[in-house]
Amino acid sequence: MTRDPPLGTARSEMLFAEAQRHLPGGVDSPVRAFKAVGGTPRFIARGHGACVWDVDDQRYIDYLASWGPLIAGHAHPGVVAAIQDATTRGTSYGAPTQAEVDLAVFIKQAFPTIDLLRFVNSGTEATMTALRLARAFTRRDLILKFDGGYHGHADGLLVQAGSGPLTLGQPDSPGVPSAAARETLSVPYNDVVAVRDALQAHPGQIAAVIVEPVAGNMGVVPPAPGFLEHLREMTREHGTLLIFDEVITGFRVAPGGAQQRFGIRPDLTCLGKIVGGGLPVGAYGGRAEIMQQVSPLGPVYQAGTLSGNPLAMAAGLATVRLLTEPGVYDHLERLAARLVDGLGEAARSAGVAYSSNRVGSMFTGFFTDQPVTDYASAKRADTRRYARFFHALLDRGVYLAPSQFEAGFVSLAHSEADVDATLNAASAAFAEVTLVGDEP
Ligand code: KE4
Repeated sequence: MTRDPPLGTARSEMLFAEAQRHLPGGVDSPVRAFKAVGGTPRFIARGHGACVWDVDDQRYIDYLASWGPLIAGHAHPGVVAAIQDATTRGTSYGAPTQAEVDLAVFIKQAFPTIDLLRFVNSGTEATMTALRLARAFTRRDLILKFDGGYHGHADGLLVQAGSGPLTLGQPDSPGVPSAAARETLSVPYNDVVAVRDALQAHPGQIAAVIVEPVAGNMGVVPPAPGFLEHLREMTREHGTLLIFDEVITGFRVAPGGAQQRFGIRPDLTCLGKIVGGGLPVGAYGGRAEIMQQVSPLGPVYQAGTLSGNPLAMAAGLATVRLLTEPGVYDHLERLAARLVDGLGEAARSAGVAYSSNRVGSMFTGFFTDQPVTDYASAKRADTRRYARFFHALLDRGVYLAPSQFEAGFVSLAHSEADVDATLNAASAAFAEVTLVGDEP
């Protein structure tokens, strides 16, 4: 059976009880509440490199990476120094700064499809605004997304959404006006025929297709060969904009994101997570003729008190600059492959039905013996068994995402020793999940 964590969870339990008196579910974002895996969410006291420590001083090798931003690991000295230095000059001005220009220049060099971009404070703001822009530019109202795709919590995007809504079984949220939901079409990921049929069924009406070029919010699901190319071709044919939501994949799967890795030129790109280095940043950008519609240049309004915040810009710039070191992506690829291949081997040795997907340093292991290629196949995974595996690893000092429908991440701070320790823990954890009848 699952071992009790050696240091217990008393302080996390106490804090969780207190937090639930003040915050809905005791958290500021639903997936953190461990609803999908049961048990007490660990309250984290500190992070350093590849590890975090909870308030009971239990150490974990961390593959959550704050849901993606921490590609350089926790409290990277260069990132901390950049934030500290910026802080000595103040925290926010509500006026333009050089840091925004510096980070914008860096992003444009990495993403040649971006002529102009705007910083915002979250991925949600980035995608929400990209859709508003696409509707204004095309003078059309409909949006096409993919089942299991998650693009943040803006009204029109909480339709068949992945990540938290999928984890909690609420892919369509109450409170979203039916008018907003009606403007959003959703079809299966990797289904080119369904996309073609939707475009043909609504000629001249679909403003944009928004896609995670590598899905991360139903668990990791790579684009099928040719899927992204067909999306590009069909959207161009129909005068529909192609929006790559690279909030996870930007700077993760390649220096220039999925669009570089797969050689596709989207019309608009949304970024987040890594570009903020752990501070709140989102960004949207793309072709000049589209971005020139954004206020104050054009009529499409979007604004934000803390957009381009100097501390967040400093953290983002310090992080993305680290990614220019030679061999960084080869290192991430090698380490992630060692981990994911080792997990597959450990599952096979334990006789556990397990199928993993990986693109670069983002990965998910699904408890199913079938390949996972879309939302429907992801949902066939055994989430109870995932929950047991999650806790069996957590109790052995390894922290995965507290949901089967999320991505795990390897960072520059992870070492081969961390991976080998993880694989040792996983062998014991897989053995545990094969026990019949043990409840999460
Ligand atoms: P934020 O608003 O959470 O910064 O970004 C929304 C978003 C947009 N696009 C993609 C592809 C995303 O993955 C996200 C947010 N990701 C989730 C986890 N998969 C954030 C974690 C959470 O909701 O707490």
